[in-house]
Amino acid sequence: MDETPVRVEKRAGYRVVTLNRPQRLNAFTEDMHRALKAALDEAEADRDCRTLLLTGAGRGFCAGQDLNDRLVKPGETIMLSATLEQYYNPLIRKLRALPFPVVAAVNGVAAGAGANIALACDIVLAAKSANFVQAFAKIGLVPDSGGSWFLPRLLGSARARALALLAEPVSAEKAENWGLIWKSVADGDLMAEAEKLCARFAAGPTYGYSLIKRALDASETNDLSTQLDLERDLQRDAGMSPDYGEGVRAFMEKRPPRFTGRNGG
Ligand code: LHQ
Repeated sequence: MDETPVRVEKRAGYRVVTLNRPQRLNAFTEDMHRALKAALDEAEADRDCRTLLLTGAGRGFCAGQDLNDRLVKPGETIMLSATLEQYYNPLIRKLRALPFPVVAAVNGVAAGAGANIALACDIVLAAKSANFVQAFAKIGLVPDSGGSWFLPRLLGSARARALALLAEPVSAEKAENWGLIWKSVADGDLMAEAEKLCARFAAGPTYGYSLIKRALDASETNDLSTQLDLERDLQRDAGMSPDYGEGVRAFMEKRPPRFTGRNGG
């Protein structure tokens, strides 16, 4: 049996990272956190890796924290903040900060932190049979791994509050209609669609993509005037990249661009 908690497959220009504890719907243990961190660090350090595809093995995407690892006996207390501080918060920050697009292919249920790890990715595709559950309230917890930040921004307050308080599943199709995710696709097409997207990103202006991620993240807290200044600075950097020159030449010459993904430095 394949026991590694995270599988990494290298493709031309990108990596497929698969959460691999299918018997527990890919719920997170500390081992799995360490393996995922190593996979993300290695992808970031590899100049040929220009996008990342995150998915789950078996019938689930990820059921959040493995609750067997965090059992509390009556009368005991447990310091969950330490788990967030050590594992989940750095993971969410890392996914947002990776200097290339991250695509989630949500193949089945995404619950608790598993749902919010998907929402932290840049583009979320989900199989029609998948669903998203903010399961936290069912066990007396608060949405974490960015859930309390992503939900109101993606859905507005009414839907965010209902999902967080009721902990009811949202189907992939409803998630698409509500704007929680990019797209729901037929189960059998999920991986092919996700890999097609990754191949497209892997041939794209990677440095420009990294600046787009920075601009959109910063816009969550900036006022318009501050954001205009940031756009000026990021456009200066983008304009100095070889991909800008190539993009404009290709447009003029009516041919597809050959982007390298590099910055101007
Ligand atoms: C599981 C789990 C699981 C262990 C399914 N753990 N075994 C951060 C900081 C620190 C601590 C606390 O948490 C956090 C963040 C969080 O993520 S809190 C939220 C944790 N997750 C949940 O509460 C979700 C729990 N799971 C479920 O509600 C259901 O399993 C869902 C809705 C995900 C799927 O339901 P079904 O499709 O009916 O599958 P199932 O319940 O039969 O699960 C299949 C197996 O996976 C089963 O094991 P078994 O031995 O009976 O076949 C489950 O016990 C196991 N499993 N999630 N989180």
